[in-house]
Amino acid sequence: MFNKVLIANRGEIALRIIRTCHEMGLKTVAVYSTADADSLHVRFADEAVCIGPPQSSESYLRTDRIIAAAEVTGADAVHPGYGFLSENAEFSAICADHGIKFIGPSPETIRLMGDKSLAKETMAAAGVPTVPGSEGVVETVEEGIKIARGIGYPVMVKASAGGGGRGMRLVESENDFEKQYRTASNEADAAFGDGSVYIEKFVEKPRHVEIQLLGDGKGVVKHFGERECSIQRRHQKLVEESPSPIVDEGLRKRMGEAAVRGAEAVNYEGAGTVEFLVDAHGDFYFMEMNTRIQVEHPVTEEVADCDLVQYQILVALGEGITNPDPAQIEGHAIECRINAENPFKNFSPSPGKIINFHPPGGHGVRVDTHVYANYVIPPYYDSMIAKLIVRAKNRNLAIKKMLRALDEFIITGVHTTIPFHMQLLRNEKFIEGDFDTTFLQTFKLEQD
Ligand code: MV4
Repeated sequence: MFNKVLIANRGEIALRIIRTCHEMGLKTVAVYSTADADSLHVRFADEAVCIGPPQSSESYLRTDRIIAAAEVTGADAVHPGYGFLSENAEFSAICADHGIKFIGPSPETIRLMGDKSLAKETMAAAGVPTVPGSEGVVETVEEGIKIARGIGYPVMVKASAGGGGRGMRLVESENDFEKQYRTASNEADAAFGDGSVYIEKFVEKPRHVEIQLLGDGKGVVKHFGERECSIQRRHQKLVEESPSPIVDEGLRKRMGEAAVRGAEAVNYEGAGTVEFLVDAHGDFYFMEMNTRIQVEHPVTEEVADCDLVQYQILVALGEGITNPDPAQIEGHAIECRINAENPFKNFSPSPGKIINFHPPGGHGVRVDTHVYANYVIPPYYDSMIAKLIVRAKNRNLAIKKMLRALDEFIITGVHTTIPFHMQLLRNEKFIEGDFDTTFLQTFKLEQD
């Protein structure tokens, strides 16, 4: 059905996808901006096409140039990776129009899940627990106030077109409602060209736990357990792990089955993630569904012993899922995102030339990266330069292995988040698994 895959992305994920394609005997085409001419994804792909200047808006986001690159190289499939065009329904549709298989869900599913209010309604209808709130979009302040009174303060006003923390406002009391409602709606209108908002009860100090799914588009959906993603700042995850220290067999089964029900209801095709908020009582609520492969997919791969990109490609090729049971999960995996940022200066970006680069190794250690000694990190893209993933028999051993691997990791020339990770992994609360999404707000980094 396809033989040559164009990877519409850059950095570690482009390389990650190329590796699996080559193992499967598929040819690969890289696309790159002029800032990425020396990147490993360009070297490791069978062919590479320059698609424009450094700014993403003129390169990695240019559907016309990416389609042209596929046409001139004869690529008959596109893998979008994460970020960029990965959740762009238009792009998925344009690929289909050009006879190019988009490795991911249909444009309709991407559009549905991109509309956070509609996605929530769809999930609720499928029997997935959702946070109490408005039924769909709230059109007026008056209507909003009525709903907020019914559910009780504090409430959240969320942009339908938002997601990942964008276009969200907390409302503490009725006095603030009108102001926050209008701010959320105006911001959403400015950012997304769509001011619609919906309302839900504010869940205090939630954990972020997500279920990895794979659907074959023929009605079969399989889950791969959960990832704990509460260690984040400003909606950027820094550490992810699987399994979650707060999820037991019972909760895993209930969350997994709920996520599968939701995905089955939309006949889901491809890899996807259902994000849940988990409150202090262990009750869980649907938050969003991501219709792409995620940055943190390797922790699932390590505990489920599988290649999720290979599964994405297999379902895109029309192979059904023959074994829809939940995957067997064994051991514990942790991922630390190594960003070119200075954690002692409020995580300010630190692009530039890497001088020394020595990645850690040994049993149970995986490094997904596109960088090397003398590589110059361009300032135009996100600051993640490597993912360090470890796997061990249990969480305590995984933490110890991660500390050992972080200690071995040598990167000079730029600041990195390695010192932050070392301190986090020695923190008593983190070691106990006693944290939520607010943890980093009060985490004190010591100058080293
Ligand atoms: C919430 C919430 C509390 N209550 N919704 C942030 C990202 C977006 N996907 C939804 N988010 C939240 N929604 C209700 N009803 C708290 C957050 C939230 C959050 C969620 C997951 C991970 C980190 C977070 C950080 C701040 C707020």
